[in-house]
Amino acid sequence: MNKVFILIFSVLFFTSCKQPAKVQNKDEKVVIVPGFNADSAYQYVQKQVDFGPRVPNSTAHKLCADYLSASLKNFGAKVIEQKADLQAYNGVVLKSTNIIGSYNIESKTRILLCAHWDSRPISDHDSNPQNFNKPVLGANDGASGVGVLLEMARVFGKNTPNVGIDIVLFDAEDYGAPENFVGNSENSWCLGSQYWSANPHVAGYTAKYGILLDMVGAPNATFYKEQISMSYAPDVVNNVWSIARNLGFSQYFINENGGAITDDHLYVNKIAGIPCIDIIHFNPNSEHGFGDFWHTVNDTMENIDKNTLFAVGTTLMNVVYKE
Ligand code: AHN
Ligand code: ZN
Repeated sequence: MNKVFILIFSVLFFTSCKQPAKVQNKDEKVVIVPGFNADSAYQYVQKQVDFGPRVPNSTAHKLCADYLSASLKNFGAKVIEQKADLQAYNGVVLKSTNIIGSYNIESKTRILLCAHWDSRPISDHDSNPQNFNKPVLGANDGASGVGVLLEMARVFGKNTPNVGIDIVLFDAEDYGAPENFVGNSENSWCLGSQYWSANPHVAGYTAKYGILLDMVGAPNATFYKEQISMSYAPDVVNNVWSIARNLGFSQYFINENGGAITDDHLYVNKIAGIPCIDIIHFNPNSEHGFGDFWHTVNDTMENIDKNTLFAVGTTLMNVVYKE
């Protein structure tokens, strides 16, 4: 091999290997942003779905909790399982576990990254009424956000960011009252995050800001600037959307306002007082505002796309490592 060939070969080799990007952080220091592996994230989504619907009080739910805890430990996080008995709108007591994985526990500057890991007991938005009482598999609604965070955790374990990180996997988000419920259904969603926000895993816990992921795996998903996020944490929204745009992900991160969505971040903002945004698939043209398979029996792996996981994961890696 002559020298020119070796030079060309090595240039091609290293550019095709997705070398970690070098960028400037907020102090204008050059930092390296490690790559986000979407194949790996996809496997973590698959793994959760393989347990079956992770409906609170089910065996699949228990086994999945063990898997999530073990994975975070394996990725070098300090893990806390926060257990609580939470009463659902219909009186059922949900044996719930919020799972927290922390990095750089001594660091004062902390970033909160969260998603819900439970799945919904009923498919009340399915077009076939016979499916209403079947559970949602939750490939997108639940597992996708957790899959992205597990892949980030894997990378944090190898290459710890400058700031403290708390990955909080909320339970009992998706046990909210169906629209036809007669009775008090106020605050029936997001029971795990309501509990954590009032009883954080560390007394007096706070973070610089939080980012919630919800339904981040559908093909061609669209993330609009959600209204609760915009009222509590507009700077965080604008920073995330601008980083996504600079990375070429504007077709996912739409530079327009979306609806106001009751989700875990509402309680993190209201009760815990941590400015927290929601990256959530929003479709302004659909009846309910969400993606096509929302709360149906079709929320399955066929409707998970690695490209979407990649766009969200890569954006978040840049957000975190630029701190
Ligand atoms: C409501 O339907 C009120 N909020 C949606 C929160 C949610 C459910 N995210 C996923 N599943
Ligand atoms: Zn849901």
